Amino acid sequence: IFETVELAPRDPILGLTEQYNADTRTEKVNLGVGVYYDDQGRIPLLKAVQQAEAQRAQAAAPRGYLPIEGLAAYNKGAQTLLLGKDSAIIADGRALTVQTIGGTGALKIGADFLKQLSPNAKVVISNPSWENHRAIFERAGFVVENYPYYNPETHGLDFDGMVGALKALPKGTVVVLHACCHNPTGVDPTAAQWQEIAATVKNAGLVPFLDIAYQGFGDGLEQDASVVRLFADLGMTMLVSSSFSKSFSLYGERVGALTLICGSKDENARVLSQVKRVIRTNYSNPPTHGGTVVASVLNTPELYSLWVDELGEMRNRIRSMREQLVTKLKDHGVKQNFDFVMAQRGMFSYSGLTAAQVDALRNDHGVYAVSSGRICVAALNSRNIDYVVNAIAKVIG
Ligand code: PLP
Ligand code: TYF
Repeated sequence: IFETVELAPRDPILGLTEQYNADTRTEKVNLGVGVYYDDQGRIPLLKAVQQAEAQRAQAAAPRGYLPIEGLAAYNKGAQTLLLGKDSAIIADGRALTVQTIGGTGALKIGADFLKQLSPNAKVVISNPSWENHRAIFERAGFVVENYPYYNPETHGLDFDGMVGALKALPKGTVVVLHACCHNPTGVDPTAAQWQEIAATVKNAGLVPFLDIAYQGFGDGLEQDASVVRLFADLGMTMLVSSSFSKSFSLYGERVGALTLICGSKDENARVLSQVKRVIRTNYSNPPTHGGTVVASVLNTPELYSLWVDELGEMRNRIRSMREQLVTKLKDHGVKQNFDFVMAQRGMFSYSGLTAAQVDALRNDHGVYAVSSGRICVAALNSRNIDYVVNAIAKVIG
């Protein structure tokens, strides 16, 4: 049965980490994968998480199956983070949230459910987008196309191109949007541009699927949710995938959520029954540990405020690294203007480095970036930044 199986290509980003790990040079820096590292270059274990884990260990509770839709306290917490504690949509019973295996799991469950509802719809994603967006929706059976997003000339948004393309899409097309901190470019629309994008999506009768994997890394938890609330408040029915991998620094615990905003309470109950069926036929029910930990942080006021502070520290450290990168490149005499890096949001920067420069960074200096020029600013720190700046200056020439 396996004789004719062909070798699949590696995931371009996770493959880069494999290469990095195999690199024997002592001075090497991985700016490839989207992971937040602290100033010591380590993946932090947040204090809020440690305390919640200590409480869990102390309780020594049994580990039975969770419900298909996951922990109620987790789902409530995730939903409140998205829509706000005074949300009329929550009060009206129009929102439903299920715990998923990371943000990826939320996208997959959402994609499978949409395929069941709308087998002939097309899915559009930004050009460029997170690699896995295309892969997940294609695997679910959809044809996936791009809408214009990034303008390499301005290092900014191709707003007219984007809105023009959305207007021309057939009714019912699923449009995947990054609610904040766009991966891979770091370029987000302004608040005014989002108003117009949301109105366009609504008027064209498109189905919004908002992906929010970096809530709290842009301007703050509330600010970063504003796009989700804007769409929801326009009365659109939609899907939202959340990931807590970065915001709780719990990557391997696979903490995510899928939220669906329905037209009514009655619709909500029917939709939930079908989403549960999709989950059951994928993995039956989600794992307990990460969900329990996140639920107790979200629902315990002291842990919540500790987490908000720790998230703020991560956000500020990334911003400081952006500033230092720009300043140090200037101080180093690099003529090319990198000021746009300061306007970008989240963990990533489309640096404008060419594929050849990225190759030279890796081959000559052990500095790993994605061939698109994407760098993870959250992997820079006070110890490696001078080395990276020097390497970039050398490859730019
Ligand atoms: N969506 C985007 C845009 C991402 O960058 C990521 C990153 O990992 C995900 C979804 C998936 O998140 P998770 O790692 O929780 O599956
Ligand atoms: O874009 C990134 O680097 C993160 C991590 O298949 C990631 O989102 C990358 C690729 C992948 C899963 C996660």
